[in-house]
Amino acid sequence: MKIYINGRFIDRKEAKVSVFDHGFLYGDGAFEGIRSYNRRVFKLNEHMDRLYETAHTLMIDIPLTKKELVKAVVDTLKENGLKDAYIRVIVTRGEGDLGLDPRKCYGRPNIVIITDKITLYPGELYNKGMEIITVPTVRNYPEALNPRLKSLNYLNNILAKIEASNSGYCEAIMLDHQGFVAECTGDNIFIVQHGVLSTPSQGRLQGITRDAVLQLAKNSKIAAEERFITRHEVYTADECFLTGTAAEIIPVVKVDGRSIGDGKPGAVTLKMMRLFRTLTRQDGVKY
Ligand code: PXG
Repeated sequence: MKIYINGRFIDRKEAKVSVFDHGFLYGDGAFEGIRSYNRRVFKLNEHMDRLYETAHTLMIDIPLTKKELVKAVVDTLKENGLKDAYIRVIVTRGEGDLGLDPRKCYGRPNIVIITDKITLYPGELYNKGMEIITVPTVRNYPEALNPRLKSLNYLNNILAKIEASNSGYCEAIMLDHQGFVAECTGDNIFIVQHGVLSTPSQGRLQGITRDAVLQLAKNSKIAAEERFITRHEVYTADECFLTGTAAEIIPVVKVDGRSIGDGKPGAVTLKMMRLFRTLTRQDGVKY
């Protein structure tokens, strides 16, 4: 496996960054998780836009244009001969001293691209649906660390993930600081009630799979809304599913011990899964 580091392909064993890198010291950087399907990188430009937006707010000046970074992603996939892949693009502030001050980072930002294969959840969960819980850790308050930033600081999500796995679950709902449903630790959430899709409008990452689902719903004349959602509405929904690059679309059939609908993946969920699968095979940057 070859890893892209700042324009060079390095063997996995030799692929290293400095311990003085502020990404390592402070989680000071941005990342994207992207997938390719049959030699097409799904929503690559949308992922690039989000990466550059995160970097802009963090005031990290990515030393490549979006076009150059797109080429680097594609080159890394070709170098590794991958047809279907999970792609991790990481940009850190670069090397500095042991202080927080970003102005003391002397190096340029480090850019790393790792391409690999992953399946997030066991295949049977896509047929049966998964059971999740709500965890005590609240999603970051937007004016402290906005959940829309896909930064290298993922401790908020990791704490929630620990709570989920301590209780025997692989994914969990996180509420926002007001108690509304925000998202899951690494996925966005949707509910379906009377044929209408709803997803939280606030307190969450602007997921690219989420946006693709909203677009697919629009194209198929399925009503969809972004709004405040309470746990009660999740418990009493007809259907529930999660979206994410790694997870794709996965049905949820139980939340905090309450069965959702009839306790099986619902018709709208299955339809969205089919539409999404078709889209991933048609759309995307070819290589
Ligand atoms: N919310 C959060 C907090 C995420 O991290 C999503 C939603 C889904 O967004 P996209 O754009 O992928 O549809 C994510 C992204 C993992 C893992 O190991 C998951 C993500 C990122 C990195 C690792 O579960 N999900």
